[in-house]
Amino acid sequence: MATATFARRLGAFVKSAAANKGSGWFGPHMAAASRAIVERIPLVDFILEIRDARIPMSSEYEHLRQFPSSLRRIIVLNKMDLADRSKTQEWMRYFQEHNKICYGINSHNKDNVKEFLNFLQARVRELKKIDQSSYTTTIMLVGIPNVGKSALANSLHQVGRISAAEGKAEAFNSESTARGDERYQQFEGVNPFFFSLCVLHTRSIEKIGSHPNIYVLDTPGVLPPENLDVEVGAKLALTGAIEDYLVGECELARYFLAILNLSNEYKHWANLLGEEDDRSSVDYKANPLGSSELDMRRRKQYATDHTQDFVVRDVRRTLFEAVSSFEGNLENDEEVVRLINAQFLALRDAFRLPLESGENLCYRVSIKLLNLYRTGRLGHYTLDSVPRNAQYPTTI
Ligand SMILES: Nc1nc2c(ncn2[C@@H]2O[C@H](COP(=O)(O)OP(=O)(O)O)[C@@H](O)[C@H]2O)c(=O)[nH]1
Ligand SMILES: [Mg+2]
Repeated sequence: MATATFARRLGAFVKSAAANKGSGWFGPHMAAASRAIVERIPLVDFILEIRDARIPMSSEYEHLRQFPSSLRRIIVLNKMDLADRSKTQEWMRYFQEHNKICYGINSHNKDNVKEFLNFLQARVRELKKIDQSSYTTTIMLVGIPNVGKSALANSLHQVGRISAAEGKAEAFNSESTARGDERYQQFEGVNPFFFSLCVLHTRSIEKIGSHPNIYVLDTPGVLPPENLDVEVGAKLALTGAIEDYLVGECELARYFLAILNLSNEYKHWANLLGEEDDRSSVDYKANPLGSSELDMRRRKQYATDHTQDFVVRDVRRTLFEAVSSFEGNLENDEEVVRLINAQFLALRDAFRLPLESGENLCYRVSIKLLNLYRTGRLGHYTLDSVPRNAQYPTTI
């Protein structure tokens, strides 16, 4: 299938970036953070393993495999707003059937985060019934890069702050580990040994609850480059766990278009075809200034509707038109390449880019397309499928 071919191609770029010592993504900082996190895992009360809901399996935090599964470990499927809702439900059932505690969340949604905090507090109370001695609870967020650990830690801190007075001074960021530091006094009940370890290599520790006291510790993302499967590598790159420049924006955008062309998402945009196409009345391609003039006219026309996003609408319509009128075979790699090349050219107009071709055009279209995909404006895609009738890997 064409998507797999694009995935393997992109995955090969990921592999070569991984093998590139020195300029790959796994530098000395990540190696040090990785060791520091592993040392702390046995010391905290709860581990939140943050994964990307678009790739619930591929975004696994590999280092947790060496620790036995436990009720103190929670898989958080973050960025749920970007994933296919029904697939997220399937994944949640899958993890639950395999005795994993799993929670889906959008870290940017306050209500979601509040509910999650309630859920965490309930689990902390359960823990306290068993372990009366632990007056203070520590929770560490771990995960590969870019899954939203910091976004979630900040949101939890914001919704969990108990009073303005307490809220102000809770964030504690590295520099000082001195026990005498007055800021340390606020971390009442936190094991001093754990605390001093925390501030050495990990990011920050923040209070998110009182009675009982709950502290969350954010950590840097870790993605070991060894043994990375090519298709997993491609999904990690598309969802942003690996920096774009390491693999190439054009390759990423091509992979995304291959996915979109075989999905059902673009079919939701069929209604856009019936809408008036302003481009037919004003030929802005012939006039480089025409596009901004056109935008002005459109804005006037829709002045009362602030939600109109013309570029997004044109991009959707362009993609819909290209796929739905394509007469080639979407299972055939060469024909899909032809379709994608045609889509790139058509997207140049939809993005109102100047007339140019080649590498530069590819790069500019790709940057814009990836941005729309990653902010959820081109549909909801879950790239990992739930294994059917397969044993759950015992290591996860
Ligand atoms: N749409 C969406 N974006 C998110 C969510 N959580 C985080 N992000 C975005 O994902 C990117 C990476 O988040 P960050 O917290 O820095 O990830 P970290 O590397 O795991 O700490 C940022 O652009 C966030 O705004 C979410 O739930 N939904
Ligand atoms: Mg972070």
